[in-house]
Amino acid sequence: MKKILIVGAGGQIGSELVPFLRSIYGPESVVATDVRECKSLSEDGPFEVLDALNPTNMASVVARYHIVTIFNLVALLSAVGERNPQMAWGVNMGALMNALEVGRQHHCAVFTPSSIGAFGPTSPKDQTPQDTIMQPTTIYGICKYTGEMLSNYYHRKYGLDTRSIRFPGIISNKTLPGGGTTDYAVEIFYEAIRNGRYTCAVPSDVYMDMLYMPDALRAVVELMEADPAKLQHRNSFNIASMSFTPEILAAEVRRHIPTFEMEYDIDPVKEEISRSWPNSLDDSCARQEWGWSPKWGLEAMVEDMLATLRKKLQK
Ligand code: AKB
Repeated sequence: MKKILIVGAGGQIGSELVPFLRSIYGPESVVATDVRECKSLSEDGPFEVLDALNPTNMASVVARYHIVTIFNLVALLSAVGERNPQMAWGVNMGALMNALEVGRQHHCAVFTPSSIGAFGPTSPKDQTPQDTIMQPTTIYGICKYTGEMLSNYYHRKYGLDTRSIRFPGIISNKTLPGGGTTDYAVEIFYEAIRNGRYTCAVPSDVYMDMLYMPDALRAVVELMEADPAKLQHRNSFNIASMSFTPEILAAEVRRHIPTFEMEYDIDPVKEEISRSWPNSLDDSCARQEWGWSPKWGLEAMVEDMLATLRKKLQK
């Protein structure tokens, strides 16, 4: 039985990844941790309060539970990172370094999400290749790119089993993302159902890749279960399933809520960030090396988001 540690489990990805992994490997096999108590994660499996910036405490949890795989999900996202770059570097890199070091000392595999934010304005815009110019211009992207290089380094130097995915904006209906540039693509659904209108901070014409949470969860498990001999990339994999602009998403929402209105109040920081990121990624290496294939596209995702949130919000 695999013993898995999730660090930073209370965020958007962790709050769904923990129950997903528990449903596959058994509740006792997945130890969720976060810097603060998370009632929903402690009810059906082990939970520990853990500050990811404390390597001694992380190592002690790993030893106590005989952990073999660490998922490090700790990160300040792109927009919030620009408000406090020093803190973003400290938190994002501190948690990653600790996960890699504890992983090295305790012979664990380490998964860390990277992001489309690891690319920058000089990267090719469309079908951005797996291996290309990166040069990110946000502190978040600089952390993600450095993290990719570090993961590669730990694999080459110490043989650590590092694996990673460059996530697009993740759309989910359980926990709201916080502080990201792609957050609009989640908020729009809540506001469309509650108020019939949404004010978007990202310009109407900016394309970004997005991924529906069920595909994101499956991708993580498929990558972690993949035959290591087939993995050529130990920094991070491009994956993709849909790319759209705010205007395209609004039009799709309008097919279900014809009176839905979208206004724009552009946040200059989000505009600069979103325009520096790719329009769409080429995910052929992930397809070849571990069989990645998305199941959700824009139409099905919008239909499912609206149906699920209507039930949740009782509208
Ligand atoms: C963000 O917008 O910062 C994140 C990401 C794309 O990594 N959702």
